Amino acid sequence: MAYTLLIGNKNYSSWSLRPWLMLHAAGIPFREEQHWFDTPEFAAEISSRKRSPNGRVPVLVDGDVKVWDSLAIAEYLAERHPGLWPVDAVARAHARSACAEMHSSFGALRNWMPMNVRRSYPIAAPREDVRKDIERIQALWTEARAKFGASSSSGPYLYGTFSIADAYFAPVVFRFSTYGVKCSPVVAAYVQTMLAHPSMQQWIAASKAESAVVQHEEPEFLYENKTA
Ligand SMILES: N[C@@H](CCC(=O)N[C@@H](CS)C(=O)NCC(=O)O)C(=O)O
Repeated sequence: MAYTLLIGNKNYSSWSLRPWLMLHAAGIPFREEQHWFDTPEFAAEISSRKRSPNGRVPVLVDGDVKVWDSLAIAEYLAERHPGLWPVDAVARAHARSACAEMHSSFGALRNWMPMNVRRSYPIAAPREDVRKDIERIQALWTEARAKFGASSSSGPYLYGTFSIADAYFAPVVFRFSTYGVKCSPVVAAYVQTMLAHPSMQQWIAASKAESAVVQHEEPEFLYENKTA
């Protein structure tokens, strides 16, 4: 039986993008069920916990099994579909650490540069805390490429071939692109590689086709109304 993935608006939902990309890039069949943020339907189906144990998206439904939270979904899929994590144990430990760090950190980047796929909103001088998050992520990607990606002949992604780690950082790739973040040559090349991925292209096209606008997620609202 194919999986069902419950997701939010493609333009805004960074956590939805991650498992969607894991499934889509690997060619694993799944049905996508979209729930629109800030609607009575989302409140009734998702926030109420009727369809989602934690009242959020993404949720992976596999028959009677519900897996919530993107990291748990990644591990559930990896157990069933070999090759989603890097094959080499050392590379895999690094990739898992990177994903766990992404999952638990970078609050400033998430807060001040929310994913908004269809927008272009260059920020010339990011706040200090955002700059630190950006620096850390660039260092992490550079290390992954140098140690595990570039040294193998397997491909242009963080650990060579496309893995869960690339899906996990895909929302940051969009942020670096849409907010015009200054990148080192290695990071810029990785961003271009990711943006050209057919699954990323499909997500971009779908985001642009969405008409729903969530005002409080838009950069103008954020930068004109939010205080530190
Ligand atoms: N830690 C969770 C985060 C899930 C999350 O925050 N999802 C957001 C959308 S990107 C959501 O459902 N927001 C709606 C709400 O909180 O009401 C994961 O990794 O899946």
